[in-house]
Amino acid sequence: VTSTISGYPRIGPDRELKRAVEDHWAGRVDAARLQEIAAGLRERTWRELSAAGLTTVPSNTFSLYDHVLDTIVMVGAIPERFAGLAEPYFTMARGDEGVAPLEMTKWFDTNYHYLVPELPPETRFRLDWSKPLAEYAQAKALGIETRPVLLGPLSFLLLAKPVDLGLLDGLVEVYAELLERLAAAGVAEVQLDEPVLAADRSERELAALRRAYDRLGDLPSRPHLLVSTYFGEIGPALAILAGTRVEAIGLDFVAGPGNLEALAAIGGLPDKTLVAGVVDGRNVWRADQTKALSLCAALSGLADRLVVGTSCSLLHVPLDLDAETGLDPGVRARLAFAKQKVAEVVAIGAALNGSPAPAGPPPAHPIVNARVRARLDALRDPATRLPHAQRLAIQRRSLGLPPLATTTIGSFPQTADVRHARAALRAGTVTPAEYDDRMRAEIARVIALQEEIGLDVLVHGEPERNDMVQYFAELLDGYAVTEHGWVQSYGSRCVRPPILHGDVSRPEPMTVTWATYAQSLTRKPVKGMLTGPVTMLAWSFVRDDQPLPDTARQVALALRDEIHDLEAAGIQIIQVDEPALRELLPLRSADREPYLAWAVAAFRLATGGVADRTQIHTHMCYSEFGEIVGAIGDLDADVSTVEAARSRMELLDDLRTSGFGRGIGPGVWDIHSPRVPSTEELTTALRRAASSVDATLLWVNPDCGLKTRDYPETEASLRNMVTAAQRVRAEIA
Ligand code: THG
Ligand code: ZN
Repeated sequence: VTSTISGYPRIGPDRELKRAVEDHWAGRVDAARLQEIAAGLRERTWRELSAAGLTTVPSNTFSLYDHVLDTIVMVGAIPERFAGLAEPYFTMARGDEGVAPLEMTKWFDTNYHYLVPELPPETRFRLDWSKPLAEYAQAKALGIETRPVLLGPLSFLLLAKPVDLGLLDGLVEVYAELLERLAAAGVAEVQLDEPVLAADRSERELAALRRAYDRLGDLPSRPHLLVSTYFGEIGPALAILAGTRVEAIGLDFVAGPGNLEALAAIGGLPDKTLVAGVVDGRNVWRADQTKALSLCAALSGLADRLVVGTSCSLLHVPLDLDAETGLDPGVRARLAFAKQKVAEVVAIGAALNGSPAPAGPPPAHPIVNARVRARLDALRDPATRLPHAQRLAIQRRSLGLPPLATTTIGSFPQTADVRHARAALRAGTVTPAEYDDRMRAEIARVIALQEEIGLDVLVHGEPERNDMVQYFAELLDGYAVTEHGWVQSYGSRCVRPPILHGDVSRPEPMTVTWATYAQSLTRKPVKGMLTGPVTMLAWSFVRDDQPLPDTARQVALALRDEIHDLEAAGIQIIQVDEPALRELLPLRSADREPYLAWAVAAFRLATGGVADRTQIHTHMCYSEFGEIVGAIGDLDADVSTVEAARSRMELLDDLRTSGFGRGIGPGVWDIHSPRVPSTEELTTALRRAASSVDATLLWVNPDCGLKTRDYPETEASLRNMVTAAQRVRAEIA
């Protein structure tokens, strides 16, 4: 029995890659120096993995930005508009004056984002082997034999837009040529990742899978092939791969426990190697090595040879637990980050080979909060409000808002001053009282600005929050936050997901003083701003010792208490954001309905206890609205603001056909760009929206929060937005 992993974090222990890439964009680091830093990070990783005792170490898992983007380059699918540019690679990722970047979207149900290949029907692929070969050669020169990892041809095609299976044969020929080149360079084994097999696949797609791997398997001179799947159960693709000549198949036994049965059902892989993903690559909990060992023992009877591995690439977890010195020791003892997970894989492999017994199960002492559990058990009917049409009439009277009411999504630009104040508080160079004063001054400024611009519903601007999930996690019991636990989200951008390790409860109000202070400064309604239960889970590492819906209910109960306190303090509108609602949607359609049921129930548990005159808003971004419009209605929020500036027509069609009937704020300008939309352009957008949606239901707002923008463009855009709303209001009246 041997051991391996399917991928490793790229960013470096201190986010060296982020700094190098961003310095390169700013012109402070030239291309050669950037390559040097990248090579240093790769060397460090290979040495570490090889010293840890893995039998085989992967290569080509590093990327300067994204591995799908690397694959676009590798197969020669760089769209026309980037040809001839000085740096097509980063321009595809980020765009440039007059050159739109590639679309970016979520990598399956993770928090990683990839760039979407653009494959028009006339695409002709052409191999550029430089990256996988150079990385293999770099490791080899260090004396480390590696297994190059590639995104497989079927996944590459199915992640592209548009999806065109007619391009498969041409693409497979490029892979064939690459495999021959790698073999000639001395590569013994290549890993081809096919994560798309964890989602539902049509007969045509499965036929394409068979064709691709029959062709690659039959190549006369090639390395051994490992086809690796992850993020769930492989389903009917298993029998197909088993029938090809590929030497090894990788299966995820963490997200796809049913893979064990599926393997038994086809009589195992008597002539193949099984790479068994038994150590969770997606979450931060220590493995129960005894359990993993017995699973491996069962699996070893189902394949010719067994390799112990991780369930997926370790890209999705932080690098090294040793860097965390501030964690509660009880929590820490239950954790493993990427480096520790490698040691677990090695230990399980060694135990299977008869050497020392594996470590026992991790300690199981999650914080139990009996009061929270009893309250949840006793809650029978969490949603007690009138039907939404009746509520709307009540709210219209009590809030007295005009049709096409204007508002923002919540955050205002985070000035350097605000960020310095937060850093100073952490460093202890300002007192909490001084920090409070600075935040109040900022809130007063933002309220005055909104009054002056003429917005109808104001926000306090969230100067006190860094990342919203991190902010609430710091204030809730049952959550821990890390100091260095960075995980790549997209390109150079990283997040530090908090760790939800025990029963969640709210020791004291979290947002009430900020919201009431803001409300005390204006007669216009100020929205209270919270993050919903699903997003609090989606953007955290969540305990795996109880079902996700149970954990969601605990978070929802804490939010319900916060909402109650905001309402009691006189806040009339409360927004509960669920940007990640779409994100956790299961890959297999059969699992979607139960997911949406618990996700919606958690939101309603959080929000369903308020009076009918209190208006509940929600906000969603990164979503294909049409896919979940039914669920958005089921949330029973009074108003939903959604990202729409880039696909307005689709959204309005979805609204019309679904008979949505609730307040809706389709974002009228894309805040991801510093461009100021003109009054004319905004007026046109609003006229169009007003022709599809009843004016009393229509809200006017930007696409998303303004945290990442600067003040000049924010002010100008908001002024234009208010003017446009006034115009369209007058036209309607
Ligand atoms: N918060 C969390 N997860 C998220 C998002 C979020 N996942 C999805 C989406 N939003 C990802 N988007 C971003 C956007 C910006 C950044 C990261 C993810 C970002 N990060 C800073 C950086 O890398 O420089 C660091 C932020 C920090 O200091 O905390 O800009 O909004 N949880
Ligand atoms: Zn948003």
